[in-house]
Amino acid sequence: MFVIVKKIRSTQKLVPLVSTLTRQQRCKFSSLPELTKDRYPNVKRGNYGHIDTNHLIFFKDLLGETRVITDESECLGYNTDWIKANRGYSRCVLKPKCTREVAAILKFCNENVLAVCPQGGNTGLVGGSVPVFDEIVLSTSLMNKIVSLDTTSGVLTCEAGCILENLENHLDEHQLMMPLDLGAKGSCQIGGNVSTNAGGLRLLRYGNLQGTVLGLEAVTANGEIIDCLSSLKKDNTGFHLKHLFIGSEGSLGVVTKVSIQCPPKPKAVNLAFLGLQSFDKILTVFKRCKHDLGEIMSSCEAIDADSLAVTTDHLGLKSPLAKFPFYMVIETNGSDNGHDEEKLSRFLEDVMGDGTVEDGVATNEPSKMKAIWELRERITEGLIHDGYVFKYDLSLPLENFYSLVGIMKERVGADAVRVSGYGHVGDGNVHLNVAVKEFSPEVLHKIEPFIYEYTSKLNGSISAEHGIGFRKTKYMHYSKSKEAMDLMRNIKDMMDPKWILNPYKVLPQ
Ligand code: FAD
Ligand code: 2HG
Ligand code: ZN
Repeated sequence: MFVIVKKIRSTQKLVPLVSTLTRQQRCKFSSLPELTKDRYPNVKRGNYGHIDTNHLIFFKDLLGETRVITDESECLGYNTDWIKANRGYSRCVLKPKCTREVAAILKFCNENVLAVCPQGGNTGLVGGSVPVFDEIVLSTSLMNKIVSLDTTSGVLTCEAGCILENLENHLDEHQLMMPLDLGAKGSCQIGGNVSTNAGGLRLLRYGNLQGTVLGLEAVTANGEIIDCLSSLKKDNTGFHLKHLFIGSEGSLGVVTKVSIQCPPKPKAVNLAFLGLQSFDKILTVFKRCKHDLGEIMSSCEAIDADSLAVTTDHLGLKSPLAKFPFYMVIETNGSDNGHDEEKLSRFLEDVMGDGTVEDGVATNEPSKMKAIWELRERITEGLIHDGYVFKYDLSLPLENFYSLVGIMKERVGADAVRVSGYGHVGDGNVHLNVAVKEFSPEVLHKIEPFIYEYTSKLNGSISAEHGIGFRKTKYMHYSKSKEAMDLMRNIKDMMDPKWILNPYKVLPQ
């Protein structure tokens, strides 16, 4: 047991994460959102075919009756996104078990001009994973086999539908770990992670998926299988085609297999949870962390009081600290616990000694670390209890990381139940959330496009990690030049000439 500052209060009983609930349970979690087509009447259905009996006969011949879902209530979970912000009305969910079946589905859909929405764990936060209208849902959830693990190189090869937490558990047996971790790990799938280029809690240490994904296999709109499943660390033969699929949110192909570089599991993990009086102090601590913890720092997260409150007030979690305007979670991963404890201990004594940090706890006891991480990871879930949440996921210069929260509080005023900011301060990625009782176009217009203009003026990114999905397509130009967007459109035209893959998403219509 490692306690530097003060003892953590007794370990609370852990409530199961919503992200580990089943699709049906999640649907019951709160009431259904209105249909996307009604909420966004300006978006018109494309000239795609409508599913008919002949199409269903083809799919049932290919997959069998049970892997073609047409029942309305069964389709509901696949039509509704995790944060209850978007809902389509597809009556066809297909569940292939292998790449060959994905290829046959896409070839058929392309020939018949049927729109397809690829779906992994459906934890995406920008409306990309659910149909806008009646697109066929292609779910990868049955493509969940681990193909191989080379315990010497640390290269894992698996199918796209493997759930992140299952992969983590498998690697754990071999003293390895996944290079990414996020609050949705109990439901999200590696194919979805790769397709969104998900960031997560330890990106500052282990890098992003553009670096750690060594290769992948994907199926393009016409059913062609692109085998780039390299497990080599170095391979400079021609264009790096994997990057067309990493982060393109299912608009250029369906990722079917992934090979990924997994780091060794750290022998020593330590975690500190700190209370601070101002955001400036968070920046001071972060800067000092980089210098003083250096190579062992694995995560640096910031949380404001309103964000933490959703986990304590709505989810019943217990914070080990009294109330502060801001909190930080700092984690270290290393190979020598004595060394890491001493380093962290010295660091905490310094920042507390000079008053930068007011109070804090530190631990390396697994159950206590888990309890602290829950306070951070379950904010997304807690926020849903406020009502409807307008979500923003921005990269901003560090000095402007938190400034939008105050500005937005003023703009939205009493219309908001809560305006809060938290996120990956170590990566310059703030999650700004504006919670209201229910969706309101008036509040939306108070926030957008202002928030994107503000971000653009600071040369920030309107999507740091969640992607463009459905809800941000109109705003991509705030972060990308016309020429860059034209090139994206040309690539889309070339790879998916009929635009059957995830239409209404990523690129403006
Ligand atoms: P889905 O939600 O099913 O799909 C996401 C997008 O990828 C959609 O556009 C979909 O069409 C496409 N897609 C899915 N699978 C495939 C495939 N095999 N081939 C092609 N396209 C595909 N994101 C972060 O970056 N960092 C975080 O820290 C983070 N934390 C989260 C915490 C919570 C509680 C929740 C609910 C979400 C969080 N997310 C985070 C957002 C989300 O992007 C990730 O959860 C995850 O990467 C999505 O994976 P998924 O399998 O659920 O994909
Ligand atoms: C996180 O970092 C996720 O917890 C979700 O990216 C952020 O809910 C959000 O705003
Ligand atoms: Zn995040």
